[in-house]
Amino acid sequence: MSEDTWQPIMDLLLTHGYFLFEDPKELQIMKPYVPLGILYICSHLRARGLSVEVFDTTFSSRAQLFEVLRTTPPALLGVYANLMTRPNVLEILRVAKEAGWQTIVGGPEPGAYTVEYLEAGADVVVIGEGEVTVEELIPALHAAQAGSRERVGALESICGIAFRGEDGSVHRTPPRRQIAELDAQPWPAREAVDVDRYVRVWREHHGMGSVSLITARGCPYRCRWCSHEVFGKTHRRRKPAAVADELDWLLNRYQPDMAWLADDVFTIHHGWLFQYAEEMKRRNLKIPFECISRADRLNAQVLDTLAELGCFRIWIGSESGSQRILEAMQRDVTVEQVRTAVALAKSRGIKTGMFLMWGYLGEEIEDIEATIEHVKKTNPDVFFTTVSYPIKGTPYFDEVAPRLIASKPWGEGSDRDYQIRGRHSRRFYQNADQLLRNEVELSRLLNGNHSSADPLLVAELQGKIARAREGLHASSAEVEA
Ligand code: B12
Repeated sequence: MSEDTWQPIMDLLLTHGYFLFEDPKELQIMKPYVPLGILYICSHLRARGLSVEVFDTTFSSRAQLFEVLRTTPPALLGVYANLMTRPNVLEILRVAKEAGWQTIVGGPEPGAYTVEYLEAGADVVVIGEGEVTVEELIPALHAAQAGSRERVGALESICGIAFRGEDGSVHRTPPRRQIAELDAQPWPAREAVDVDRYVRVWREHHGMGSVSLITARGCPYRCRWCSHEVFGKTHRRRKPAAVADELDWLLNRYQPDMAWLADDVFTIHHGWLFQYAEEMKRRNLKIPFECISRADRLNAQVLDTLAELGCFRIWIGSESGSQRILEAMQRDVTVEQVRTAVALAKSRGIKTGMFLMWGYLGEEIEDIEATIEHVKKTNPDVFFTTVSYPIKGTPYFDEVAPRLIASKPWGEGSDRDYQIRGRHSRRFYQNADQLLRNEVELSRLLNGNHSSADPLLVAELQGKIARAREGLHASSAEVEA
């Protein structure tokens, strides 16, 4: 179908490349949430009378999506892309282009790889917040033929995008101004996806059906490895009453057993939190929920309030037990603050989850030992470790850029696949991980009830610890690439 005869039956089809059933790791975790970003764009455009549909890939398959792309009269396709979904998104773009669709991409990854996404078939890369940019893009893309001077002129006047000009060069327009009043925006178009299925899957696998919502956008902190691609280092909050309205509606509409408040740092603004708690109390609203925060934004009063609100688990980015490494990360948190925050949370019956990172710049065996001691002492209910990876667009990426070696072609992997020349080997970090897990298990066993700890188990763990520590030292000279 040529551009002139292009008659879309809808203005925009939105999708994302996350296929739960193709991801063995996620299938074990089975904690899916709706793609809020595209649902926000959908509700914004629908409120302006545009015809927008969402193809939610989470419980679907690429075959089903491709069938839709090949059999629907081609229109405009918008795809959300993040670090993990890159290869899927590129395949979606290829199939869509072959079937005659115009394509735009957005989300946290494409802004950092504009040239690559344009090369892969995206007509436009949207950088930053998508709502208003896409609203302006739809008429601009309908108005004139791809590659024409009129098209380039129309796109040039839209902030927050990158596209190719007539001569193939990449144009990047000035940044898009952020939405000033988040509560003037409609709630995410949850009716466009099967939220009941998400709730059901959660209930089947975890005994509790869950829904997600956000109360703010953006994080002002400056951790060097964290991606600020979409919202920059700004922070905009919704009004407490507006959040309570949305939660109330979610409870009535989907009857979940819990919620995830998916903000970057839920307790960033204490005054807001206390007002929100008042509002929830006034309405007699309470639901178990979990959220992420920073240790320096948690204190006794905040944790009392969280407990009162129904918070049953709080996730804290602890990252390292070595203050030297926290400083290298510009984490702006101390090891002591993490220890205190976890203890305060536990004393209020709130479970604690901790994120830890191996292999940040400068980390050596003594830092790893400090992390192990820290986790043993702090003893969170659960902890997850990752070997640090540089996300394009972050200061960490720029710092290690001269040493990066791609272990896969760009289109087949993610920023997780970079090797950093000179860094310790994967085996080294596997040993660190083994050591951590066994040390923590032994510590829990001995602290739980020393006298009744099974001596065989203790001996077994001590053996594992000795072997892991030996392995760690033996592999310390091995480096990546
Ligand atoms: C919730 C969340 C998750 C959930 C995802 C569940 C879900 N479906 O929402 C879970 C816990 C599963 C998760 C996992 C991971 N996550 Co996460 N996650 C987030 C978080 C905290 C909130 C996402 C959100 O709802 N944002 C609110 C909406 C409104 O923002 P948005 O999605 O960015 O959408 C806006 C724009 O991007 C744009 N836009 C979005 N889509 C589209 C589409 C088009 C066509 C257009 C034009 C525009 C556009 O417009 C939207 C509205 O303004 C973000 C951080 C953040 N604050 O965004 C990290 C974040 C997205 N996650 C991140 C990462 C790294 C991961 C993991 C890789 C972590 C890991 N080590 O395993 C995994 C990957 C999982 C996977 N397989 O995809 C990074 C992504 C970095 C990158 N460059 O891609 C982020 C940005 C965190 C960070 N700062 O580093 N995550």
